[in-house]
Amino acid sequence: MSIMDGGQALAKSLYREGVRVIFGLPGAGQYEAIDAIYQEPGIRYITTRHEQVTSYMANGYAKLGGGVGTALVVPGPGFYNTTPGLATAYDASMPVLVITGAPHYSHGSATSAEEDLKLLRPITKWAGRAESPADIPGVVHEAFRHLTTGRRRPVVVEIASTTFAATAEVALLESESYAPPPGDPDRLEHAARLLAEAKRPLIWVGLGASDACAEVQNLAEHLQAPVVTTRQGKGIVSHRHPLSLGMANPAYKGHKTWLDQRDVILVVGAGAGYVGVTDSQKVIRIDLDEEQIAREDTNTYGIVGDARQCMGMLHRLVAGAIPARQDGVAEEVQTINAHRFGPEEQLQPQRDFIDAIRVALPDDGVLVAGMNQMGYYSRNYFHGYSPRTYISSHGNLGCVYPLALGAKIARPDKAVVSISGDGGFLYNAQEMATAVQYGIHVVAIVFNDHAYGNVMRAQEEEYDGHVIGTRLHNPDFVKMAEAFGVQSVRAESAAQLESSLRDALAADKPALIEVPVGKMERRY
Ligand SMILES: Cc1ncc(C[n+]2csc(CCOP(=O)(O)OP(=O)(O)O)c2C)c(N)n1
Ligand SMILES: [Mg+2]
Repeated sequence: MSIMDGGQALAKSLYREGVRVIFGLPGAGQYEAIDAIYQEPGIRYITTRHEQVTSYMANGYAKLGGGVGTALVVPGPGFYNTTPGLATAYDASMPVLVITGAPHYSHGSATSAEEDLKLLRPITKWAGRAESPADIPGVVHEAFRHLTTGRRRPVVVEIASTTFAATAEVALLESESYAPPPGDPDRLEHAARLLAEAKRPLIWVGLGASDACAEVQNLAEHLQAPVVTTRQGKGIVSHRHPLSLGMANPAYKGHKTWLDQRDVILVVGAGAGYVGVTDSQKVIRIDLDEEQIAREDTNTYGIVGDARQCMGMLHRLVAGAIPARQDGVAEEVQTINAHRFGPEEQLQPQRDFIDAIRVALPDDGVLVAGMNQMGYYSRNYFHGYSPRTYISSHGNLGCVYPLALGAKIARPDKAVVSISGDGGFLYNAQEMATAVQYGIHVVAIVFNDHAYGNVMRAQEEEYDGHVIGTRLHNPDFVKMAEAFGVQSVRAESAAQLESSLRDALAADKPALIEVPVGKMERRY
């Protein structure tokens, strides 16, 4: 026990739980916390130019294996500004902790933690409030239990300004690690039998299988089971592997027909990314999220467990039951891929731009792709070669550049590139200042068509050319970037994009490449 204020109790508790970076935007009501972070040399504090960016950066940081992504913002408007990031982290199953004051929205009268929770429930896994400095270690500890077990999702902790300022005897807690469930042995045995008896097995992997790459590949090879991924699961099995079918796309006929013919589908850590194929197929689902498993229909055989342990066990059981299969499925995979990724299926100039990025980016480099025409194209056609190398928006414009900045802080050794449209980039272009201030060497590619191009295309094609609200007046992106101190060039072709991207990655500085484009078609 020692005497400290609430701010110190928070900073010391976060450090003990493993927090090494806090994304914040400081303000009244939490000066004691900010000062305690100043006095905690093990924690790096990164200030942003908008709270929205704190929660996005925390998300990108968590995605690249930085652990829990932590944000500290003032209550009210500051907290509300983090909600797009909370919603994105919720959807993307990312452990993001937002710490704010309390209450968020008292209109003259204080609200209870219960009432605050109602607002937060759709976008948080758990929310807690510390009522005194002595409560803080326990609330933070509980927050980390939620953040590091089961399905990873955001958590909010409220600490009022009076609690930060108050002084009390505080007992700090040690962090705990929680062993993930290994999977029920009987259920794994049953699943192994289903797989060993399957004639045309398929493996469908999502983000939750990111730490089980070798296990997934071993089982796939033994069974000669092709592997498809969700968007976030790209690269868990390299696209160069003969059994890789890339991202599952049932909207593409060449996939749909073939996926329909699989008799047993093993879905690993894919959450809602497994979209279902036909009712007659048997589905085995491995997931950490008990609710996900509980929601399943009778056709699905669910196992609550850690992907790595379950896949390792399944491989051992299957290998004990049947010899490695030797059928010709890899040739089928090759035929499907050759057609899907061949010139007939492709749109230009999108294909050439995506190829240019892919060849300039190292295999373990990270692409962060948003809600823009090139981002949509990349979902199907950007090949993943290693796990956690493709981060995509979950629907909202503006998240891409901050996600990339957070990712780069977690893994400064990796090349990190974002692709935005002109519309989306200007949501958070001010964060170029943060990139320069903290030396965050992300390369932002901005495809500029002077339009909310997706929306304009819909107006032209589906609403008799009634173009309204989608033409954009833009700044000169190159000059704007330079004004922030960001290196910038304009690339007029795919070849120029490739060489500019290589140069920017080699220079290892914050950079922006503007690519002027015209109207683009869309298929998926
Ligand atoms: C927060 C948010 N607001 C609005 C939208 C709707 N929306 C989706 S794509 C788009 C246009 C994006 O324009 P730009 O970033 O320039 O990309 P482009 O479509 O031109 O390639 C809009 C407005 C959204 N997805 N998210
Ligand atoms: Mg645009």
